[in-house]
Amino acid sequence: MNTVYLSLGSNLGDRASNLDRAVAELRGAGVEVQRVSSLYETEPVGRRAQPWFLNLVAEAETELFPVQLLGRLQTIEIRLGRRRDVVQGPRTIDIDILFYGNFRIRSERLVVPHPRLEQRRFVLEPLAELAPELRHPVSRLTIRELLASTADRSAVRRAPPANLT
Ligand code: PH2
Ligand code: MG
Ligand code: MG
Repeated sequence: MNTVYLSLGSNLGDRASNLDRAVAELRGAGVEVQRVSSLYETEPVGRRAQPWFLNLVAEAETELFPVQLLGRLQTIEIRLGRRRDVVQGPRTIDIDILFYGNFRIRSERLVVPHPRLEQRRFVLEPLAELAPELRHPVSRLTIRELLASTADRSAVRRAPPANLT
């Protein structure tokens, strides 16, 4: 089994229910979700002119190989109505692989650890809630340290509980 960390985000439609459905679908797709962070209400990073996101991070166990896992995540995104039109634009659901064990993967389709996670408070805050002492396999810094040193100043607020199971 490999421990993986996934970042989930939604800023279209019923955001909390999109995240809830995505977590449920992961569980039916060979991704055994162990823990889910709180929900975070987050300011859009990158393309600013779009609705705020709800983000969370999930810790899971899986036997799937990285590219298989990526395929399952993309299938779930499509099932939940994701349309790939605007790059970094609004989406019903986005599921990104942050870490796959301590592996480093750099293929055309997939780069792990996620190359922008250090620059994203909307990833680091929920990840620090679950695994503050987890070490980035390349920089060897902990998530707590990455959060303390990130240059990202975008707003990230813990949202009220939403019955995520
Ligand atoms: N995802 C992006 C770009 N910007 N901003 C926030 N707050 N949350 C996201 O999930 C997000 C984003 C590209 O995937
Ligand atoms: Mg993304
Ligand atoms: Mg993505």
